[in-house]
Amino acid sequence: MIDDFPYRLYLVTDQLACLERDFFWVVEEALKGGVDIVQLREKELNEFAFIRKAERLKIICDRYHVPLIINDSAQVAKNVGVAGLHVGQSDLAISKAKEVLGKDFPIGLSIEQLSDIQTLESELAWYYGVSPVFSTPTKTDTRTEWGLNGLQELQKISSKKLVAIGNIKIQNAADVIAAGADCLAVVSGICSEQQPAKAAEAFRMEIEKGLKLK
Ligand code: TZP
Ligand code: MG
Repeated sequence: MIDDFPYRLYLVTDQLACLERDFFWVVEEALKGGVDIVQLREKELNEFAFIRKAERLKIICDRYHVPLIINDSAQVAKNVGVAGLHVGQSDLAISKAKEVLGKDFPIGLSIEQLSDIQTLESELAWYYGVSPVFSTPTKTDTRTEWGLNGLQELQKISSKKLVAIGNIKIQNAADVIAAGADCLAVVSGICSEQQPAKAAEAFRMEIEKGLKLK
């Protein structure tokens, strides 16, 4: 079981954010640039197509020794044999997902408000996704943003690693790390860039700067 969370740059995929370019090319470029964990997030595909896409993506991630995480679907995670699952507050409960995947299976959880970390379910999480740190056009059905102050407050009381998500760009990356995030999760800041590898490299450099500010 992966019980620690040593990752720093988390690519969360979005087919539309890849702007008509080949999805697998975009992700592989991101891996070349230094993404160290990848989440396949699919909202439109049926289970069969989701599994097919995850299998293809896992072959690529394996070549870079980078774990692949599946968003929402415990069945897809189980079928493909990936490293982890990520669920939101209104998705399958972690305890239910563990009935499918086993009690030690790593499952990340999105946290939208402070009370979300005061539940028994949240104790079972592998890491917390701080969602959204800044509101973002990529996902509009979110609650209020945490902001840097909210992230700082959360970091004081959280017993888990914090993955910040929501409008994280190269320009604010160092500040988000300095405010308490352990890892940055990025969609458009990498997937929609003309050179995803260069964008990922730039994020890695900003993360190093942010770590020095902590
Ligand atoms: N969960 C909270 S915000 C978000 C998700 C999946 C989308 C983040 O996308 P971007 O393009 O990095 O702002
Ligand atoms: Mg979800």
